[in-house]
Amino acid sequence: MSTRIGIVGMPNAGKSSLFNALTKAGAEAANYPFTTIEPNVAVVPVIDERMEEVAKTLGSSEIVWDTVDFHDIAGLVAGAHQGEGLGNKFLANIRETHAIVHVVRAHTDENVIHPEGRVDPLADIETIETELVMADLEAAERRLEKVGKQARGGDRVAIAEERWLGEVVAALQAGRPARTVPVPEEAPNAARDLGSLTSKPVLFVANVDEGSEEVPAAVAAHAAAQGARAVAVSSRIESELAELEDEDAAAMREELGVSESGLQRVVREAFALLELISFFTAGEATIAQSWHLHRGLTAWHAAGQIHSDIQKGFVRAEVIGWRELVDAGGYAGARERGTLRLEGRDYVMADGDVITVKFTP
Ligand SMILES: Nc1nc2c(ncn2[C@@H]2O[C@H](COP(=O)(O)OP(=O)(O)OP(=O)(O)O)[C@@H](O)[C@H]2O)c(=O)[nH]1
Ligand SMILES: [Mg+2]
Repeated sequence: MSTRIGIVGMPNAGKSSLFNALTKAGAEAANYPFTTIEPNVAVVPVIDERMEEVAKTLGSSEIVWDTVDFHDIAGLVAGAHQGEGLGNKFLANIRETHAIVHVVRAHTDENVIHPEGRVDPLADIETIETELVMADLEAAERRLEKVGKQARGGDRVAIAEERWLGEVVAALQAGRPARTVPVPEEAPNAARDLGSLTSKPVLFVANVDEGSEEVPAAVAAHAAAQGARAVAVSSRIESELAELEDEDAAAMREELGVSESGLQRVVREAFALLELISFFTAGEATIAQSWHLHRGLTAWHAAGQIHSDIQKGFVRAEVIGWRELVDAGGYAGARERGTLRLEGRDYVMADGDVITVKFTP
C-alpha cells in the first residue's frame, strides 16, 4: 500500500510550488515512470543509496523504488470545518493521508499576497490547526456517543476507547491535537477508527526567503512543543532548481548558499514521520526493489508487502543486512561466510535488511 502524505497550509503558502518541485525532482532523479494518478498527486521515489550498492553488487537489471505519494491539497481558510471555502472537501482529502506536511509562509516577498495581509507564520499555523481541531472535535463527539453505547454493553475494548475519546474531546476543547493523548493498549485502533486529522504525524515546512535555511524561532518552538519536526525550504527556489540539470542546480545552490537539496530533506523527514524502515528484495541479475514496513513488524509482514500469495504460503526467509551482502560480494559469498540467515515468520525486520521469502504457492 502506498504511503500518502498530504501537503496542507493557508492559501498562497507555497504548497503547489513545493509539490511541483517534488514532482519534477522525482521524475528526474530516479527516471521513475511518473504516473499522475490525479493531477494533484505526486509519486515520489524514496532514493536510497544502500539499495543502489546492493543492486550494483548483484548486477541487478533494474531498480524499482519504493515511493511516497504527496497530495497537493488546496489552501484551508478559517471556517473550513463549517464548510467555508471548499472546506469539507479539503478536510476529507486530509483524512485519507497517513501524515501531514504543513507548509507555512515565512518568506517576505511583497509580491505574493497573503490572505490575511500580513506574514506571521505562527498565527497561520494556529489558523490551520484550529480548523483541524474543530473538525476533529465534531467527529470525536459523534464517535464518543456511539462507542459509549457499546461500552455500556460491557465490551472491554469499547470501554477503553470511550475513556480515550473522553480525553481526546477534552484535549481538543483545550485546542490540543489528538496526538497528544496516547492511544490505549486495549484499543489500539482507536485513532484509526476515529480518523482524526490531528492524530496524524506532522512535519512543519517553513517556506523561507531565498538563501535562508533557518526555521523561524516561533515555528521551531511550536513544533518542538508538539514533538514534531520542522525544516526550512524555499518552495520557489526548489521548484526552479528542479527544472535544472544536476550540475547547474548544484552551482546555483552554491551561489544561493543553500546546502543540501531541500526537497530530499522534506522527503526524508516525511518518511521518518511514519516510523518506517526500508527493506529490499534483490535477486542476481534481476530486479532490485525497495519496500517499507512499520518499525517492529516481522518477516511475515514483509512478505505481505511483497505479495499476499507470498505471505499466505510463507515457509521461511533468507535474510541478510545490506552491508553484509555488499561486503560478501553477493549471495554465494554470504553463504560461505555464514552471514545469510534463515529466519522464521516472527523475525523482526531491521532497517536495510535484504530478504528472500521461500513460500509454497
Ligand atoms: N518569493 C517567494 N514566492 C513564493 C515562494 N513559494 C511560493 N511563492 C509564490 O507564492 C505564490 C503562491 O504559491 P503556491 O505554491 O501556488 O501556493 P499554494 O499554497 O499552493 O496556494 P493555494 O493552492 O492557493 O492554496 C506563487 O506566486 C509562488 O510563486 C517562495 O519561497 N518565495
Ligand atoms: Mg496550490
